[in-house]
Amino acid sequence: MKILAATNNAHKLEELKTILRPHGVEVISAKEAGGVPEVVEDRDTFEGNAVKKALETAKAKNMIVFSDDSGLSVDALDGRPGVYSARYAGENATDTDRMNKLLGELKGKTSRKAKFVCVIALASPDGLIGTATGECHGSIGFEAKGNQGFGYDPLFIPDGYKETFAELGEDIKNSMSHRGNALKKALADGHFKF
Ligand code: ITT
Repeated sequence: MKILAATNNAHKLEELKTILRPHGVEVISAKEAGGVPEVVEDRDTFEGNAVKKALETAKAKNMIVFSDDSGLSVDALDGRPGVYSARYAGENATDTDRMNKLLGELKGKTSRKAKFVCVIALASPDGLIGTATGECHGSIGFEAKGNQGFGYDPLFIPDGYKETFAELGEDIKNSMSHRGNALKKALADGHFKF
């Protein structure tokens, strides 16, 4: 079965492909599908953005589409950057800019607890098939460590470990990550059977 992933994030795409391949789901990239229209992520929830992206792309491409909206929610920052994780340090910022901003905002705070959240949505040109949410709890380190993964991974230490996701590598990350957990739920709920 082939589905189109409505994401411009190459790292996310690789994780999605790796997790779904053993379940017989082949993920097609936006590039392989000849590009996808830009969808404005203007909703104030992960679910709102994921559903909007999946529905609009499925209609435009006439395919089954899968989207992922995710981010980091930090306790000491009242849940920020949350749904604004991608734009946390401005429109053209890099992963390093975002991590530096986060380290700056956490200076002097006692709690470094945080969670990653991921909402995936699946849609056909006829409408929404389903959604699933996954979380991964952990804490924010004091400096960026490791060179695997992407985004905030060099700062995120999942509960039960001393290393960051960027140090632990893809197998461990995928087995417990927000994205891995959301996909497990979606598979269990039969969203990938159509
Ligand atoms: P698409 O919207 O095109 O899918 P994006 O990178 O803009 O790609 P999001 O809107 O979901 O993705 O942005 C989420 C932000 O959180 C962004 O800065 C990511 O780097 C970061 N993020 C999401 N998942 C992550 C993960 O598994 N590890 C580290 N950072 C992650």
